[in-house]
Parts: sequence; C-alpha cells; structure tokens
Amino acid sequence: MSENTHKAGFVNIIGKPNVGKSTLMNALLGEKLSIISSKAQTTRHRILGIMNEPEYQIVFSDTPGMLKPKYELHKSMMGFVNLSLEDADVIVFVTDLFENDEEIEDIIKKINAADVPVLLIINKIDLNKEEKLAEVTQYWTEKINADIVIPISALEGFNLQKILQEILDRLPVHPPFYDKEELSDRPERFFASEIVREKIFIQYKKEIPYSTEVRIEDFEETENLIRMRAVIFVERDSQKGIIIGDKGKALKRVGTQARIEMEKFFGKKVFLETFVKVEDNWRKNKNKLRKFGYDQ
Ligand code: GDP
Ligand code: K
Ligand code: MG
Repeated sequence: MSENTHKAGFVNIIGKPNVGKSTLMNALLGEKLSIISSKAQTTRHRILGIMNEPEYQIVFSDTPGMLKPKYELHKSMMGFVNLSLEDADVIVFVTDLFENDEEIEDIIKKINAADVPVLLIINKIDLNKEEKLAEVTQYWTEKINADIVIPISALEGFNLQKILQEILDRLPVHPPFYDKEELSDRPERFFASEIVREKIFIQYKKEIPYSTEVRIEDFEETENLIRMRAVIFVERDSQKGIIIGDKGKALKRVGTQARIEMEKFFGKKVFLETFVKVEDNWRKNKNKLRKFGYDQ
C-alpha cells in the first residue's frame, strides 16, 4: 500500500424502515453487525461497520429508518439520520420494489441539497422479475438526484460488488480513520445488547418490541468464556409478564437464541443471565433515553 493512494471515507446507508439497510450493510461486510427483523424500527442507533482492505477503508454507517417522529425516541433516531447526511462522502439511499416517498419528502429534499454523491439502490429484486423494476426506477429517479441506480438483492448477494466498485470510485484518497483491525466503533457489550433486542423483535408482537430496551451488565470476558447479564427494560408491569411468559418459557427462549447467536458472533462460549425490569415510559422521557445512550 502506498500512503498517497490509500482511500478512506464515510458511506452512509439511509432509507425508509424495512427496505433492507441493515441486511445490505451486513452483506457488504460479510459480518452480522446490525440486527435485522421484519419489523420497522428494529435499528435504533447509528451503527458503524468498517471494511478494511490494504488499499482502502470504507466506514459504513447503518441508520434507523427515516420516519416522522412520534415520540422522543424517534427524535433521537432521526437525529442519527440527519447527522449521517452531514458527514458522508457517499450516500447509499436504499429503497425496494414496494416503497414510496410518503413521509420522507423533507429528508429527500435534504439529500438532494447535500453536496454528496448518491447511489440509489433498489433492493429485494429477488421478489419480482423485471416488470416492476423499470417502473420503480423511474419513480425514484424523478425524486432523487442520484449518480447511478443499482438494483440489488441484499438477501441473495446480487450486485453487491457493483455497489462496492461505485463506492470506491467516489472515495477520496485519505489515510484510514480507524485502526485497520477495527470492525466497528462499538464495544462488544453493545452488540450483545443488540442481539438480545433482535430476538425480542423476532419473538414478540405488537408494542412489546418497541417498548423494550436492553442493557448488558457485568460483562466479563476470559480466554474461553464471556459472562454477562442482560437486563430487559419494559414500560409497564403487564409487558413484563408478557416478556417472561408462561412459566418463564418465553424469556428462556429469548435467552437461548441470544446466547447461540452471541457464541457465533464472539467465537466463544457465552454464559447469559436475563432479567426483566419496568422503567415507566422510558421512550418518552429524555433523561431515561440519555441513560440508554440515545443522546443525539
Ligand atoms: P431495515 O429496516 O431497512 O434495516 O431492513 P432489514 O435489513 O431489517 O430488513 C427488513 C426485512 O426485509 C427483513 O425481513 C429482511 O430479511 C428483508 N430483506 C432484506 N433484504 C432483502 C432482499 O434483498 N430480499 C428479500 N426478499 N428480503 C429482504
Ligand atoms: K427492520
Ligand atoms: Mg435496520
């Protein structure tokens, strides 16, 4: 590697909820950093995923879906999205065959006003053959000033190399921003809490996932084992009962599935204890949100 040809920069992945932003970032990195579920608003934070090669360093950030804020937590989530428009070298705007621009007209204006190249990604083309793609492409190219449109399937890995190449073509020559060993800027316990949250998003219905926050306590790592305690916060007593379930079965299943996934992620044995606590209306309270790390 030569000092004066190394490329590095920030690539921010944005778009509406559920279009596949997190799936795309994980697929590009070949590493599951961002949690995924079929429910909107699974991703609440901005999550960095760093791709390191001798010739370049791409710092991806996955963001919460763009939406109209309905409560304080949403405001914080949209803060992450707005921030990600300001510091990008390349914007990867993701949509799919089914979305439209409803509710995000303002953000689209900001994207078009930002002096940053935009790759317009149309995801989930595995779900439909050709017909719809032309129509969807025309719809979005009228809305967004994009450099290029790339149809992909994040799930099947189709056209991901194309995205990578288009990013590299637009990345500035710059020394690395992060240590070239780093995969993310988040500590291990953050990923542990996200894995627990993913299992909750997958397992429970209606308001339960949205009312839940997870904190990892007493994270202790030795050569062969990681021990930790996951505290699951809900907003009301009735939700606590639902999380725990009949004879504790529901909570036990969350614990088991989270443990299995953590063992894959960390590459060692994990000993995980789970607890449930009530934190009244945490989603609407600024101080409580700050305590949970939503301080944008
Ligand atoms: P995000 O909210 O934009 O981060 O979306 P996720 O990555 O969490 O994905 C939302 C849902 O779409 C999940 O059920 C994914 O499995 C699914 N999904 C993501 N990419 C694709 C794709 O290329 N094809 C299909 N069929 N489903 C996808
Ligand atoms: K999702
Ligand atoms: Mg996501």
